[in-house]
Amino acid sequence: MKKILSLVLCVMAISAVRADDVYKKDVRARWLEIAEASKPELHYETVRPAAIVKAVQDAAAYQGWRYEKTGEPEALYSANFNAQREVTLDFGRHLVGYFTFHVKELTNCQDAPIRLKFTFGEVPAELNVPLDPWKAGLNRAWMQDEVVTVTNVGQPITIPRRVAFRYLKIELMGHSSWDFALDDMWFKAQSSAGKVQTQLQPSCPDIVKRINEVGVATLHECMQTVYEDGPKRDRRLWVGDMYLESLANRYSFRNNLMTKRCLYLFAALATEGGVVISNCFEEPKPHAQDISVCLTYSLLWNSSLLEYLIDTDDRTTANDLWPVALKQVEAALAFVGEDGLFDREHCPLWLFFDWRDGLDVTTPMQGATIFALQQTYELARRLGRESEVADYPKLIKRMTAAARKHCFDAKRGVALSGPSRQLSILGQTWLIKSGVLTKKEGARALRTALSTEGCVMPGTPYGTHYLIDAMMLCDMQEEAHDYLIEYWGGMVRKGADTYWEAYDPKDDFICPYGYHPVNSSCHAWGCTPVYFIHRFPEVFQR
Ligand code: RAM
Repeated sequence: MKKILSLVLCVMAISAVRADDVYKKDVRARWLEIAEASKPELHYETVRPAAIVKAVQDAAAYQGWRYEKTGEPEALYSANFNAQREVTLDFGRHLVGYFTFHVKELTNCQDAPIRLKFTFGEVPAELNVPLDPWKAGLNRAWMQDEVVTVTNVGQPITIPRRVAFRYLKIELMGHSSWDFALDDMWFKAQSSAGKVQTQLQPSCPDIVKRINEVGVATLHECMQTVYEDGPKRDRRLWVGDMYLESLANRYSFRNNLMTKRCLYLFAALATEGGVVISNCFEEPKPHAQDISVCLTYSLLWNSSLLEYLIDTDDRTTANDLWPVALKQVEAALAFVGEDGLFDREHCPLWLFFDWRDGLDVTTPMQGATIFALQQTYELARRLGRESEVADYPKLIKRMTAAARKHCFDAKRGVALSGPSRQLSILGQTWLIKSGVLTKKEGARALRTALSTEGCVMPGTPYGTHYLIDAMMLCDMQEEAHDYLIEYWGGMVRKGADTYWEAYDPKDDFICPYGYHPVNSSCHAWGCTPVYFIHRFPEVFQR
């Protein structure tokens, strides 16, 4: 019976994704116009290299490589690159934008073109491990190496690709029959973030200041004309990343128009059934990756709208987008049975919580659905629309009871997930965030999970955000403080000037895609210490 019900629900959900357009063409067009009108201005800065460096293989360094300064960049501008053949430059910090260089003749006249290879990297290993034959699951083209043929010297040449990097390796390919130097070069760095609007207490410890600074730098780089997930990869707007970026933005750049733009883009590009698609692109024209419906992200779009309303009191936008919020909940509820359980087994949609291999998402999804109901109800309350969601409180109750019965082992005091009864951190955090567990139960569950060998840990700062969040909800201030300092401070100690997409303190080579150089090392979802540090100064700034 349960199977048949699930099948029916599944067909309903898929048809919700594929039905006739629920938002109407002109509404979508208007939403796109609003998104366009809210596009932030980019600010530009010209940056020149800070040092010539050499790569040092060092088992103690992050991913086995670090750089050492060997000279001033000016030395390069008069050196014969035909003899030198290779150089690596450190630009001193992470940058996003466009690179320009000059070549000048030293002796003889140019009698043939020259070929140069430019490899841009965010972290040292990216420039020093072999790329070919390519062995990562994602496309080789994400790696930022570009070959340029110079036919005319003396003119500035700008590499057309926008790059994200701190280090640049330049190699002469083949032999040049004439001597030349790489002349002045510069980088046009861009971001829409603007100036930081907040301050830390002067007494704030140095490590916290630094953790905050790296978070701010990460967000700065990811704030382009949308909240990008990572300016190297995937270079696009993802819902889950936007949610965390907007929280950090509240306590740093305060650019709420950016959030408005992104919310509208997602709404305008939702499926015909009204479901927000997990990610979208701006160019050549706004479009979503239509095969990528991720229900957890669709639901977080509602939370992002709620947070936006809290930040801005922009009720016009919240009311305008309210029908979209309703649709996200509807799409999730299509998988919730009479028994109050989210039927993970029959849900064909992607449920993303973290990139940790083998994570069972049954229990996290039960919690995430309840949380979405609560958040959407809160949105309705703020808009005076409770009557439209009058059934939510009952649903929340039913799902909570079901979660306590099926996802919580009262004896051990922990949440377990799926047929294998998996113990994971994210199983605990989502039952805490949704209020299924009381503060006391949540604290016990987290402490037990954290001290149990084999408990599945998050593999990214994204999952770890929800752990700190859950600790704060359970009054575990001390532990939240220490964990944040240990985890994000760990990246800082390993040399991060922007936070990484994947980070496991025990495994520097963790990569969701099979080969670490393709990781994004300036990844927006790492920026949330900015949120925690400012939101709870008494905990994190002391
Ligand atoms: C990756 C992206 C992004 C994330 C998704 C789920 O491909 O880097 O940050 O939101 O996965």
